[in-house]
Amino acid sequence: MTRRLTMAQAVIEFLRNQHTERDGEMQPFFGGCFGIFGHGNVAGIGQALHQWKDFPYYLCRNEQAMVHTAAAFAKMSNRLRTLACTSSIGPGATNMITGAAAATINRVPVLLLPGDIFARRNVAPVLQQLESPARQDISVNDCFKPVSRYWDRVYRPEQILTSLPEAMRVLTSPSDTGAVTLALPQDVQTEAFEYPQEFFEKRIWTIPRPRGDAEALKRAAAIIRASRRPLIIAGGGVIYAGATDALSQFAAQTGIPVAETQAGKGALCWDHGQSVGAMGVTGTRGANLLAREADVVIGIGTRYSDFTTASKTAFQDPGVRFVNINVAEFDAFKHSGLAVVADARVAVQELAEALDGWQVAEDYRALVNRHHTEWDEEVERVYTHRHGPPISQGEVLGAVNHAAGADGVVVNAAGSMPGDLHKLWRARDPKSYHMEYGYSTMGYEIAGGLGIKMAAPDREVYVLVGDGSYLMMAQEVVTSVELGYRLNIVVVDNHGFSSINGLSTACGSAGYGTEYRVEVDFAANAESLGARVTRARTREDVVRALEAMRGHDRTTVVVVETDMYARVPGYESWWDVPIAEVSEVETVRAARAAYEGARRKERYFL
Ligand SMILES: Cc1ncc(C[n+]2csc(CCOP(=O)(O)OP(=O)(O)O)c2C)c(N)n1
Ligand SMILES: [Mg+2]
Repeated sequence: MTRRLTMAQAVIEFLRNQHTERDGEMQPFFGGCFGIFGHGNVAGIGQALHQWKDFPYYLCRNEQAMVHTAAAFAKMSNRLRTLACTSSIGPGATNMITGAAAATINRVPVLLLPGDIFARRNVAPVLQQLESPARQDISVNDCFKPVSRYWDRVYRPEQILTSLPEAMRVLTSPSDTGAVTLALPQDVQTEAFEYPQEFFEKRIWTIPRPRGDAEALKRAAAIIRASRRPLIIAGGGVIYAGATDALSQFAAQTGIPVAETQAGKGALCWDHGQSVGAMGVTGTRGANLLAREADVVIGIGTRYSDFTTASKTAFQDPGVRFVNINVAEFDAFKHSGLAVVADARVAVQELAEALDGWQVAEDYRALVNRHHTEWDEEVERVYTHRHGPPISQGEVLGAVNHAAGADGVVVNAAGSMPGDLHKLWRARDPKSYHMEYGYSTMGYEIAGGLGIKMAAPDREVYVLVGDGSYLMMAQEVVTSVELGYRLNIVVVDNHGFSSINGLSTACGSAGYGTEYRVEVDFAANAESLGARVTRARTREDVVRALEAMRGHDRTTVVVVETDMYARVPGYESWWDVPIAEVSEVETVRAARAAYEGARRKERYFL
């Protein structure tokens, strides 16, 4: 039995039939396809989507944004679902590269289907074709190779019979997932082939929970039993694996404190007794002080970015050892750790059994408790601090945290807010905090908010976006209005790049080139894109606007002016940003001297 379909029709028909299943729950893997049509896809994938209207097609306004939307949808779905993205050839395709890099770095699945130049070549060079005098099998889509976990170009319609199953294997792999790019030449998309009917049958990709090596687990338990100052670092893998309850029990049982990375924030509810909050450069005082002295660091589902390790200065115990539970072998072996290559949930459960009856010493438990309490007080201080107007960013975050209540989700990606949110946001459940901080892409916020809302329509989504990020990519407000996915957007207008201003000042360069000199009417801008808008100046204005948002029937934007210089401080941490070794400028020389001192704390873990 065969079906005669075009390659593009066969692609869509295949995607419609893919499902994932974990712990006995099944769902369609693709929630539909985002896209912008051009000559590179309109008659191929565009025609197929038109024909299969039950596979939803969503029109976005910028191809980069749609990849962020797909990635946010996937992240919110714990990687059990995603969206496909179709683009034309040329600039439509290359617009997706930033999104692809962000997805791959954050380890979330997105399927990208850029159109490509003609396979048959006779009409070359076609519009938007990158010509090479040295070879003919090259196009701008080759730029996706380093940012894709799987990349293929489909020169013949039958090649998808082997390409698509490989794409699905990578997309659904907990350890290998990321952006998958299938470059689809514009002519081949329209070519027909007799596809075997079996290719289109319902397929279920079971997401495994691989168990760790028994010997490795035994050794991990022995190392933890012998430790005096253990610290858990919970990364995104804890949340993706649905291991948050297991971790919560494990921490309570053993008394081991838990610090969270950006992707891992929310692994524990903020008021859990063993929670010491954020880890690293943007971490809490308690987490960073505990890390400094820790003799055993248990990394669970973390890739140990420089923000987590404070550029390898966070762990100063000379004999510190790492036990790494990770589904990806690559991450499990970092810092010469004892690698437990396993699903986070089963590994934590098995470790809990192996450590039955053991817990940290009473004085360590008391120290953790003190850090926990002191941090709550510090958050309260920043939330309720009265400044201005213009008010401080910390107050805005406090108001949004309060407004978000039990079901709200906050999304952010770049600027000064990721650090402040990491420190201050009180996460009430594992999906209430959504930070894209692997790539920290300005412009992710609104596009990502849309993906979150599509994945969890019943939850209120609060998009926190800086004025810089807003100006970079606000156009998906239109898409949210058009699709009826209502977002609560808070534009934090501090007239420039507060984050980079502070960094530049710390590097001795006085904030050069980081302040905007023109007033922008963000409210008028957002209104023109179809949103309801409010302007807020005082804290009371913000609170009122946030309250009103919930009742609105469409995307609402509140613009609040904040003081760029009323910053949340850092707590016992450091980040390696190299400073000029020679300079005419005195402040740079001073910054360099301090830098050289701080850098001496960087370590190798061998
Ligand atoms: C696409 C992109 N370009 C540049 C940067 C570098 N960068 C990080 S934060 C930032 C400024 C962000 O400004 P804004 O959104 O206003 O946030 P604020 O720093 O004021 O909180 C820049 C330029 C980035 N992260 N992403
Ligand atoms: Mg700003």
